[in-house]
Amino acid sequence: ERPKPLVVITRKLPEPVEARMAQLFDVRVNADDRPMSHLDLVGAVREADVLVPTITDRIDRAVIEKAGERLKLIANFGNGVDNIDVAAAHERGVYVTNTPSVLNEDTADMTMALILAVPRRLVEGANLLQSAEPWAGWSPTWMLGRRIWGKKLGIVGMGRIGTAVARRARAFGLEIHYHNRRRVDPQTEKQLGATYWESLDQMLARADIISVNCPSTPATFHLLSARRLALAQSHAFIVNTARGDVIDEKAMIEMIDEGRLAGAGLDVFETTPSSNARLMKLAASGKVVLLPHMGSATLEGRIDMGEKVIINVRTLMDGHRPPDRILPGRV
Ligand code: 8YV
Repeated sequence: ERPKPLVVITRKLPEPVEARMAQLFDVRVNADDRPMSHLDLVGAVREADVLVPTITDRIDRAVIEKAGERLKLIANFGNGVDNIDVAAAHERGVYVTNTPSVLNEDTADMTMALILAVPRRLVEGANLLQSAEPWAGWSPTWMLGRRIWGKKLGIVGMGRIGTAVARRARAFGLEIHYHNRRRVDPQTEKQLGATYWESLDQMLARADIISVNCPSTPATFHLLSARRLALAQSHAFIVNTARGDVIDEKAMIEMIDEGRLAGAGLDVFETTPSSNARLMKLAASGKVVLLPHMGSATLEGRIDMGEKVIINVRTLMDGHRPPDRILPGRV
């Protein structure tokens, strides 16, 4: 029998995922359930055949350059690979894979939840009932939000997640608009009733709701810059379940504060929300809804992600190219 590969997992994973991996591989898990230090990551890549990192691990060039002879694969437990220097891995002959597709629907559900929660004041209402102030009773002017249906949704990034958001939003009666590097195929466009905008600027100027669904890459860093955010209508609000650095967060907060944007629903951040007093203040006022990166956080989703990792490791062990390989510059 072939020796099992040594698979180092940087964070505690849900029990069924760890159990399944332990059946198949020689698994070492960071029992701490805290992000590994740079030093520990270096130790891991020195020994492992496969490293399974998560978003909280920065697998940069300095770590990858310390990789031992055995390291063949960095199998990210996650879709976005912005935590990994893919070019550095490639130069060293180490594969990088991700866990695509299995978290599209869960992330789109959470995106839709935020699209509903912000204008319909869901969190504000729920908090109000639990606050010290007793509820005086219903009135026709009570907790008026803004209507969703009939509004224009501008999706930034019409990949697999963006498309899943569009399908949901259409069912809620929203008009679908999108900007993407490439136009999607005509049949999908027709099914979604989606309007393509080659110019992001023009789409932003028309949207009532803006949803960010693109990856974080050097090309998308602050794609929603201060200049672009200023193009949006003052009643528009932004939902981000992708990556914080796609938006100039400081500019966005300032604009919401000044009433030049209506609000935001954020699952991802550039800075830690709890240490950002302005953001916390906006959350307390109900203008923004903040979530702690829960977009793909379902048990089923995590199990599916584990299966993706397993398929990539096993395929490589069988001497083939792992199916979810990421090439440098091809995200
Ligand atoms: C994951 C995510 O939970 O997959 C992604 O890109 O952002 C998250 O949903 C995270 O990446 C786990 O590593």
